[in-house]
Order: sequence, then structure tokens, then C-alpha cells
Amino acid sequence: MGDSTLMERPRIDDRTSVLVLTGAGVSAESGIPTFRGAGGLWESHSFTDLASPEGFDADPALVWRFYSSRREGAKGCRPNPGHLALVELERRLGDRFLLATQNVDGLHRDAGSERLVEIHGNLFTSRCSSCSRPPFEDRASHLHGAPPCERCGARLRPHIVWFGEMLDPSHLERIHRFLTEAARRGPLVFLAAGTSGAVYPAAGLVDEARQLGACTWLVNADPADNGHRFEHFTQGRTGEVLPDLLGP
Ligand code: BJW
Ligand code: ZN
Repeated sequence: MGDSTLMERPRIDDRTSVLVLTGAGVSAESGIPTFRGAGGLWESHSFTDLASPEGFDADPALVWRFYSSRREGAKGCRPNPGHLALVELERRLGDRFLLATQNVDGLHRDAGSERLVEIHGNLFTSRCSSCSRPPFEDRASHLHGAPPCERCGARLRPHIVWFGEMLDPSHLERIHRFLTEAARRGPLVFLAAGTSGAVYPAAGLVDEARQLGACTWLVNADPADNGHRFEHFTQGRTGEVLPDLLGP
């Protein structure tokens, strides 16, 4: 990388809209572990025990220990050049840009991204498992079981979308609306970065974008499960590739 003259780049002019989908790979160079592959969280942890409503019902203390250690691990991490390249692109495009992230670490917001949808939740937010108290910021570690809700006494849980749970319909609606309006307005680029393409509905966004005529790009360290559904694939680290791919 480094010599952008050798790299195929998406055409982004002053009419183009861009939807970006990011995954754990984008935060890997900031020191946040990914989920799949060597060294990934699911290699040493069972996702049915730790990231499902059934796992939380069976052992809430175990789930809170897992998310507490993830909170502690993420606290010292800072955005990397991949995050910053997306902030720069948003500054150029304004409302013709939207970033949907599967990451819960908050690094896109720390970097300065504003048109952002955290579709799988946020690591530093908790909510009640029972009442309608709104989700709230919570940076604490809970090592001795699930803390009780101040309003109703039920268990608090991480504000994370676990397997088998619905994503917030307003988030999906915002992405869908962006895509349809952008496709009507002019050229559309869909870029997925640092994601294995294994988890739905995120892994299906490429199909929706293609149906609307988007040019589709994937940047990932390894081939993704849904990689054959993209027109362009650049293999590499997002912290190195994205600044060259998206730069002016
Ligand atoms: C680098 C790099 C570097 C490394 N540079 N690259 C359709 C078909 C089949 C199943 C389903 C379906 N629709 C729904 C389902 C069920 C399920 C699902 O998708 N299962 C699949 C496993 C098959 N989906 C759900 O349950 C979702 N809910 C839902 O759809 O509700 C309705 C429904 C329910 C049930 C049935 C049907 C419908 C919810 C999914 C929630 C996912 N939650 C998690 C965990 C919680 C978050 C947390 O604790 O942090 O979210 S799972 C985990 O995977 C996490 C991630 O956001 C998500 C995606 O992972 P990601 O980001 O792609 O990371 P990795 O690790 O997989 O990949 C990283 C990549 O980066 C690798 O490829 C590396 O090579 C690369 N890389 N370093 C560039 N420096
Ligand atoms: Zn409550």
C-alpha cells in the first residue's frame, strides 16, 4: 500500500453518495480483538453462552464479566487511520454519507464520525432487561453479578444486539431510506470494511445496495463469507488501505 496510483479506487465525485459498513477488522489496528479467525473472541469464548439472551438468562454474572473485561480492554484504545479516513470522507460528502457500524467500541464516534448508526449497540451503554427506562451510559465493570435497575429492580444488561435478537428497526429503516434516496439522487457506492460477512442482516446490505445500482467495494484482510457478492475487493488492513482508497 502507500502508492495510490497503483490502487483501483471508487469514483466519488460531487454527486456520489456513499454507504459504509464497518466491522471488527476496522478496530483491530486500535487493539480491539475481532470475533472470528485466529485470536478472535469466538475462538476462546462460546458466543451462545456470552452473546445470546439464553446465555444471559442462564448466567448473567458470566456475561457481565465478559462485557466488563471488554469495557476495560477498550478504554485505552484510540481510533486509527482507517477510522480517520471515514471522518474525512464524511466531511467531504456531508449528507451524501452514512456509516453503519457493527462495532460496539465507540471508536468511530471518538474519531469524529457523526452520520453514524451503531447497529449492534454500544459497549459503554446499559439498559434494563425489563422496564422501559431508556438505555444510559455505563462505563463501569460489573464483576459480581448483574446490577439492578434503579427504577424497577430487574437486571441491567449490556445494550448490545445478541444473536437471535432483532436489530433496532429505526436503524435499519435509516439505512434503507439513505440507500433509496441516494440511488434516486445520483451514483451510489457501498463500501464494506473489516467484516467477515458472516452475520445477518448486515451481511445482506451488499445485496440491497446492488439491487439499487450501487457500485460495491470490500476492503478486508481476508476473503469474506459474502465476498463473491462484491464487484471490487481490496485485500489489506483497513488502517492502510482506506486512507489511500478514499483520499482526495
Ligand atoms: C481486518 C483487519 C484489519 C482483521 N483490516 N480487515 C440470515 C441467514 C442466516 C442466519 C441469520 C440470517 N438472519 C439472521 C440470522 C441469525 C443471526 C446470524 O446472522 N447468524 C449467522 C452467524 C449465520 N443474526 C442475528 O441473530 C441478528 N438478529 C436478527 O437478525 O434478528 C432477527 C432474526 C433472528 C433469528 C433468526 C432470524 C432472524 C443479530 C446479530 C447480532 C450480532 N451480534 C454480535 C455480538 C454482539 C456484539 C459484541 O458483543 O460485541 O456482533 S456477533 C459479532 O459478529 C458482533 C459483530 O458485530 C458481528 C460481525 O462480526 P464482524 O464485525 O464481521 O467481525 P469478524 O470478527 O467476524 O470479522 C472481522 C474481519 O476483519 C475478518 O474477516 C478479518 O479478516 C478482518 N480483519 N483485521 C482489515 N486490520
Ligand atoms: Zn427497569
